[in-house]
Amino acid sequence: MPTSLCGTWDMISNVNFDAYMNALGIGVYLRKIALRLKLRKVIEQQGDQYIIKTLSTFRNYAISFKTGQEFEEFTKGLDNRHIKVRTDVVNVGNKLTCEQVGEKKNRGWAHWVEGDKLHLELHCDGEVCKQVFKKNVNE
Ligand code: ECB
Repeated sequence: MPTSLCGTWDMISNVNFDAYMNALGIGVYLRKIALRLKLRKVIEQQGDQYIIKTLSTFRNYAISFKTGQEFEEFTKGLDNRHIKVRTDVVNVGNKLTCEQVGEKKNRGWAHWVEGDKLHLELHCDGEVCKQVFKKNVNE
């Protein structure tokens, strides 16, 4: 079980997001909008069941899944693809990892906590985006 990812987390840094979105085939207009967003993650967990919400002033996105079980993800409002997804809890480094198998090669993400920060690494096709979020204790 990783250190709890639960809570409300506000983005404080976002490195290489543009290249990650470009790898997903997102056009320049949408990338410009997305780059300005301060994303918020709201993560809930009960046992193996997770809900991860990504919130912004522009669009929201949510997934729910059980770790260790394959599911279908439709990335509605993002790159709008249907992908097969599997998340796992990896004990090394206490990470929650996700492999997103579909048209795009080497696609997935990993979440982990260090101190009061939530880390997210998103990868697609050789591009790696690194996002860091600070715990919002008021929510
Ligand atoms: C939902 C807020 C972002 C809205 C951006 C809108 C358009 C840009 C289109 C595609 C960009 C690709 C990804 C957006 C980046 C972050 C959103 C969710 C990333 C993700 O997979 O989060 C995981 C891990 O926390 C859970 O879904």
